Amino acid sequence: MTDDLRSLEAETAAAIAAAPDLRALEAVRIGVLGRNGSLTALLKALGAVPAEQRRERGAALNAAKAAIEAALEARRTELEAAALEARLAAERIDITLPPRPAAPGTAADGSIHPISRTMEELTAIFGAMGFTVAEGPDIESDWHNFGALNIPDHHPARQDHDTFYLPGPDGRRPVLRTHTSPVQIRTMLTQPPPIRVIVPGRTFRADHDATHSPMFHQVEGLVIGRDITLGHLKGCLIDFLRAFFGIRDLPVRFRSSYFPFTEPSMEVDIGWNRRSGELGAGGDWLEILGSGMVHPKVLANCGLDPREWQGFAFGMGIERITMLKHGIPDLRPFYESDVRWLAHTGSDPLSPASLHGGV
Ligand code: 2U9
Repeated sequence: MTDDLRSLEAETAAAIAAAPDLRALEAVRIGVLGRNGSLTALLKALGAVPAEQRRERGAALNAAKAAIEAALEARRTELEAAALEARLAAERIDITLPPRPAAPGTAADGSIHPISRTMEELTAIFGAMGFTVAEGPDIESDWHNFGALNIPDHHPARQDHDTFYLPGPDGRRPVLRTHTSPVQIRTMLTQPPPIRVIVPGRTFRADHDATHSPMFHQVEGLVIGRDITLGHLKGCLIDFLRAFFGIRDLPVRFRSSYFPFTEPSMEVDIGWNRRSGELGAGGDWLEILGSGMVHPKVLANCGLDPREWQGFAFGMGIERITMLKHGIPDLRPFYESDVRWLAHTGSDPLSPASLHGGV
């Protein structure tokens, strides 16, 4: 190999090694192997080389070309890998970082609907007392919604409930459940006692005005054991009401009442100020929920021997307790999906209901 070729190869190798990026490398390639490149010039000049040296010179030029091409390729691979590494590092996303909350009221912001929020709070409070959440279908049989609950045909409670009946096979009339009680019936039928469940969910009654919606939400609870008493009912509901409204000494009153599915039955009132609407003090009473010891006939309807098992149940309207807790005066915006109302009334999705946070 001649000196000119040797030094060309050495210079090119150094330039390739020093190329800081792919563009610089391409410039080196063009400078050597391009149309006007230095090695191309030597190859073009091969014709002028005396015939006896041409074969050897040609072989040396081709070897140099192959070596330079290999070095270019190796460096290209190296630079591409480095470029990819740099991009990966620059575009790194920390997926463990929680999303930043958007400014309240902006389109990017989302919020938890107050009904959902109350359901989360109910789940947190009763969950801490050992309750689990049960669910069931919106469309029920007449028996699950009424019969099993000791509400016979032609019982006035059926009219009270303003039921939506649906057409069904063989004269049967499925109903849109008027309360979540059929879920407790299903729970007793499928799950051996002891039982401790709450049932939040959608309910339906043919009733529509400023304070009633044909679709609304209830939460009911059921506790069944061998020795569950009225004392457990009272302690459980007092604890619940004080936790839910966040008032440690909230006055709670139990008042005798009647429901076909409980005996004895009680309505539960909390203390408030009728004039200001403030809860917790003021000498007035506000009815907040219904409750009672599960009627022996209801236990028997679900295959439980009332001489062996007893328990308590309760029910309340979710819209109603939500309106009272947050001072929401009107029922209708709950269902209107107005994003301005939702942004204002909804709660932060990143701060779920928890007992330690004080629901
Ligand atoms: C079973 C046995 C007993 C659930 C109960 C009430 C009292 C009650 C109303 C409150 C306002 C419904 O939303 S509301 O209209 N509910 O007063 N509910 S005891 O009793 C049951 C349920 C299921 C098997």
